Amino acid sequence: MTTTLIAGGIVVSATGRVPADVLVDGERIVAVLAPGSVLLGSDLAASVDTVLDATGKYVIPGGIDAHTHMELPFGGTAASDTFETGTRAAAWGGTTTIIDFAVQRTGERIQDGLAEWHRKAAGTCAIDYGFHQIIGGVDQDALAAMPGLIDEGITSFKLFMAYPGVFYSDDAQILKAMQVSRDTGMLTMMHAENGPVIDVLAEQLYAEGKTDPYFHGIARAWQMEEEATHRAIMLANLTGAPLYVVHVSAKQAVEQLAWARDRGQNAFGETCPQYLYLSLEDQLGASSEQWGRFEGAKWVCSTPLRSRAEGHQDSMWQALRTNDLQMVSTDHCPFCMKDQKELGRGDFRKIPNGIGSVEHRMDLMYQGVVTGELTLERWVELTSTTPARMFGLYGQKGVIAPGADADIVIYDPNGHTSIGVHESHHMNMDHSAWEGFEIDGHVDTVLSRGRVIVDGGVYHGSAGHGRYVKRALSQYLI
Ligand code: DUC
Ligand code: ZN
Ligand code: ZN
Ligand code: ZN
Repeated sequence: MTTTLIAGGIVVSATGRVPADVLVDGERIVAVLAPGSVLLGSDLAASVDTVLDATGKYVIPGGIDAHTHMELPFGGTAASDTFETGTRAAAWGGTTTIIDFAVQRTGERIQDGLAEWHRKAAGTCAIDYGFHQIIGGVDQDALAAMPGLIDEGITSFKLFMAYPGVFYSDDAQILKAMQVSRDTGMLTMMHAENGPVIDVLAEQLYAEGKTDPYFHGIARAWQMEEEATHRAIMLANLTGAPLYVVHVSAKQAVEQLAWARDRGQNAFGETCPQYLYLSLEDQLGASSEQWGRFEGAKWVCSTPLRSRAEGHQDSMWQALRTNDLQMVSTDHCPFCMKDQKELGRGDFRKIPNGIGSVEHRMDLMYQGVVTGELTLERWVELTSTTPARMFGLYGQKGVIAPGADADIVIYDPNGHTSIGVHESHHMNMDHSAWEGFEIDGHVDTVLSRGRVIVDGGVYHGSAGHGRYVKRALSQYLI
């Protein structure tokens, strides 16, 4: 087994920063030591195979992206990153674990949907991965099968209040699934948008000739995110289910979560980099030589980008500081413009929904530290520590401590990253949603279970190194 010493860096955790050396033996962290102590102690020093110099750099637990959709079937196509390409891109960006969503389609057995996701991921991932379960058809069979997922290491499931006819659950179905959540401790994850109303609005806009990508965001009005978030909160309150609302983008939805939490309810929420940095106005102004106004399709995702004039982005940053939102995930769901987003040219309703960001989350959130939106510690908490605790990985992941997996990132605050150039990213996409973004920091070295998989701009990872991780119940259950 290889022994690696990460020497001279500042170890940053959710609770503080301290100069320390980190000793890794095989796949695990074995010690966090006073700077220089290993090199002075001769026995230990003799056993170290590799020293990684982290002088002037941050040493942080590897990123955990708890919301990705590799190969998700959507709108007659499928997300363009496979588990192989998507996890490699994640590794480049300092993310060492993803939690992807296995899909049960309506009419399909949960076990069959899950088995398909295991087949897609097995032997192809560069980093460790876990699954949540999308329940696309809440019926008696599904309700009976859900508790069995816990033994499979799947302790959270996602329901959709949006997308009637595809993943959608009505209130009666949500109620029954939440009763399972209450009884088992599984976390209910909710896509909180009122899909039936949104679909009518979208149809009316289309009928009026409003077909550009921008109208996707008009149809998906914030009122229908606020309403669905409130409904989810009340159903969770009624049943006693723990609730986690995914991809929150409307400031009014955050207010609902804050209100529920102030009343003592176990309700949580995540936002995504796109809701912090991008806006509906950006989408309205988007245009290119190749695509004209259809350029805005690159930012079609759900929930949609929100108006900057209405203050949603500022509200998301604020909520991350005040803990009204607890985490940042990507909702990584990439589609190429050519042959994929293009399916919705002339009809925004047919644009596959999703943005690719799995490679950029750690950098984009670090930029929030640079601009004074977040502390260094909060950056680590939002991107690694809380995801680990929320989704039952903490101890093994999300922390630099003896016994934890050696998933470690050496981050250079004096480095620089130009993330916008799509030729230089590693996601399987023909464009970037982040064209032109510049980051005042850089992912230098990435270790996954003790193995250096990225170092100084060179990739040393391999497909199949990443293992399936079984998750325990959320540590946020009261
Ligand atoms: N939102 C997206 O943007 N893509 C996939 C599914 C979703 O809910
Ligand atoms: Zn969703
Ligand atoms: Zn999603
Ligand atoms: Zn560097």
